[in-house]
Amino acid sequence: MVSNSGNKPRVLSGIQPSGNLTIGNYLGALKQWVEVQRQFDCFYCVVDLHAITVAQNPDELRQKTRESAAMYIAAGLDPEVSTIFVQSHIAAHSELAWMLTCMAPLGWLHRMTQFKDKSAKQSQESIGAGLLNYPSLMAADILLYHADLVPVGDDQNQHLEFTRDLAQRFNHAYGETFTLPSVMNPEAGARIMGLDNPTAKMSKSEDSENHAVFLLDDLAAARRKIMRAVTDSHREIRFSSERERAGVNNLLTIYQAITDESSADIEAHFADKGYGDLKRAVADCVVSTLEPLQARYYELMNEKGYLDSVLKLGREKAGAIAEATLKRAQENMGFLAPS
Ligand code: AQP
Repeated sequence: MVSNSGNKPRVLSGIQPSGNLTIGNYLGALKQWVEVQRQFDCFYCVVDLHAITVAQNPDELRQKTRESAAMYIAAGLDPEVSTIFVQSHIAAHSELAWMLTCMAPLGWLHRMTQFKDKSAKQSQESIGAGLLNYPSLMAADILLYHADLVPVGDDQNQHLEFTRDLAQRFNHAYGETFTLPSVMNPEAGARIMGLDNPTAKMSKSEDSENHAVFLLDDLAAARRKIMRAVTDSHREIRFSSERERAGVNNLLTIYQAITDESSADIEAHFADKGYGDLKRAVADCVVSTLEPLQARYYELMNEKGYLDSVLKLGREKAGAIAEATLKRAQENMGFLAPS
């Protein structure tokens, strides 16, 4: 079995700089990245190559890439503990992605829910091939680092399964090359739903006004969006998987993901309260999460040169590992080594 050569299991994850990060990105991914950073050998990248699977404005993409990296640190990642880097700074991601694309059956790719959802929003003729091949690039990201664990929201679980299947296919065809990764979802907050439509996942690229709380939202605006969240005509405040109770369930989930309290304690706390009280409590804990995070973020963005030095260090450290894995995969696949 191939594995990373260190003592600690390795972690790899990333977020696309395809817009402003939401509390969904924070609760589903970033928060657990921070929680596990001292326990594991962690690599976190800004996945800009993934962002271009839908059209991006070049200046905005550059800007959002910097902002995302700053947000990782503002959320609590310590660059001296976690390796933070930009995906496109390491060419091995694109190179391995091509090799894996050639091994990925179209049938598997067409079954991916994210592809079906995102391609349904475009006309058939204009859907980019990158959107279909997204999971092969994600597999390359993970396999390059021999990652054991991948902390993500549950919308990415299918891509993780795909990564495992593709790694097995490669190992079977060309000999043991890649480590099979496991998914790591947070106990609460693995799928935060839209505040305006609690049956759809909260997404950073969804542009309806009250859909998402962004990490950089003005605090009053964040509070307002939560106070306007869709609920229902019932009165009881409890966790529920019923579709018509999805709004209240989502508010309770946000509350739980932030406070880490048990479901029973939360339901007892709200037993004699109304939806207005629930919304106020959720707004309070969201705002107290955002406030220090925003302060740190603006500090970092104003600290000239700091972010670049973090990303340079990350590139060097991650690049060395990625290059070694790529070389081994190329050798195993039969590429002639340059003399
Ligand atoms: N609503 C969510 N609830 C919990 N986790 C979420 N994540 C995203 N939305 C939620 C997690 O955030 C990480 C980064 O996601 P991504 O940016 O790489 O892609 P995504 O899953 O497609 O996220 P978005 O916000 O919906 O982006 P766009 O709108 O650009 O497609 C992943 O771990 C994801 O699970």
